[in-house]
Amino acid sequence: MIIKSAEFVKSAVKPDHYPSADLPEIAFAGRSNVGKSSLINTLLNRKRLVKTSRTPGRTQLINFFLINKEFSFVDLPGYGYAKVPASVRKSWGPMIETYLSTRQALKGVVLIMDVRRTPGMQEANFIDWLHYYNKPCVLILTKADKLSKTNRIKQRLAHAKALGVDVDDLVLFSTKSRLGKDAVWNAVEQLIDHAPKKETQLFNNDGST
Ligand SMILES: Nc1nc2c(ncn2[C@@H]2O[C@H](COP(=O)(O)OP(=O)(O)OP(=O)(O)O)[C@@H](O)[C@H]2O)c(=O)[nH]1
Ligand SMILES: [Mg+2]
Repeated sequence: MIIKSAEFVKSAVKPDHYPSADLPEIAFAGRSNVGKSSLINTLLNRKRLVKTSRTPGRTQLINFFLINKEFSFVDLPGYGYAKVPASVRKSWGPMIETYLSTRQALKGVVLIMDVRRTPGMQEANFIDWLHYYNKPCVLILTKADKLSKTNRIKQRLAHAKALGVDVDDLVLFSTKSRLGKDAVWNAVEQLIDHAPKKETQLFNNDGST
């Protein structure tokens, strides 16, 4: 994917505040601090378009970005982080669920997980929930740079087992080494159904860049 433009559009809490929905949209979801915002920056070749932080809970609103004036990326707040005040945490669930279940433009969800942390019921439930709403899902294991190659393979298998999915459905990713960047784009383009065929063929889907 050649990025000609990438711009922040707006932040929203509820449907009234969402931007117009005439372009296809891809949302990025996952636990707090897992690396959602960083992954978006890496995909877009930007360092700071999307705000990232070492402190979990950085992204607190639904943030819309317009890419190439052709489709949108949506950075969601993370779920499941205890240090965020209970009142805030309580409002996030409905905020994210409302977005995911009602947004017509939403073509698919990129679910980002930390490769080191074997997923539990929360992730499995989230995937089931997306199926229920007919939203296709791409599964990413990020922070792959934090593990040796052997442990990465082990953890990928553990994730596949825990989630009941095929190992090939899990894309290893790292913002540090850019491992998996092309594979994520390939999957995202398929969701958007936007890629001219010629460009798709240029990708090698083995995690290399
Ligand atoms: N080593 C390594 N660090 C990463 C990677 N991706 C993200 N990080 C770091 O993880 C921390 C959290 O990254 P964010 O992108 O802000 O995470 P987030 O999921 O958007 O977090 P919230 O908005 O709080 O939910 C930052 O310190 C990033 O630099 C990665 O692939 N490798
Ligand atoms: Mg974030």
